[in-house]
Amino acid sequence: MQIPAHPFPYGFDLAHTALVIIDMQRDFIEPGGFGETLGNDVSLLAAIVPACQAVLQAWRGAGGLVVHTREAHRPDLSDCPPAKRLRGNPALRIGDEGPMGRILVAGEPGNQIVPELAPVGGEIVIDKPGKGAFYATGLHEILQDHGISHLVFMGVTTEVCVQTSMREANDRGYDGLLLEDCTESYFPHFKAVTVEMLRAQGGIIGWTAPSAPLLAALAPSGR
Ligand code: TIU
Repeated sequence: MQIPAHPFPYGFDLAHTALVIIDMQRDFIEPGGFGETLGNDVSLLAAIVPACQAVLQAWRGAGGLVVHTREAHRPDLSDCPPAKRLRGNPALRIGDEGPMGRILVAGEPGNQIVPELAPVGGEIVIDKPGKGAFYATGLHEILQDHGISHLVFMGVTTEVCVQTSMREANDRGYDGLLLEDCTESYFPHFKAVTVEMLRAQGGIIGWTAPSAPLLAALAPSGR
């Protein structure tokens, strides 16, 4: 398959490509979670859920591999460095009890993926202690086991966990595509410049494209 993208068309073989959905969790998307504790307006992020859902459904329909990530710490916070915990909102830190349970802690209600994008049987779910999906996770090995060379990214936030994950993926040899309307930031100008910088310099980190051409390619008539 080949779809129009920036800085040039993105070619991929579905059998060797995974859809990677970064941190579409209640902690970032709903009021009362980690994102809001940092002083952000979370309503901006909720707006991309329908676009992500359309791609996820099409990807599932085409039989592609799906990976979901969650930014999640162990309940004892042994994987949360003080350098991370001590920044942010002093009144409500990672591990503190918030309106949706303990902030950014695995298993808590706020740490779950939003219901519209919830993983289904067989899909890979990666809990990650950092911003990048590869740091301190088994993701690279899992993708290698599945023969994956190409990654299509969606999720939040564009300049934090999505960008970090795309950079980690690029350094590990993957060809990454970011779906522009399926990612969002609490700061719209950060999203805009991130999209620009990822694909600058001939695709220094990867490609970006709207989801529409991908949806067309995944439709049974496009395959
Ligand atoms: N704060 C912010 O923009 N993002 C994060 O803390 N994590 C993710 O991007 N998932």
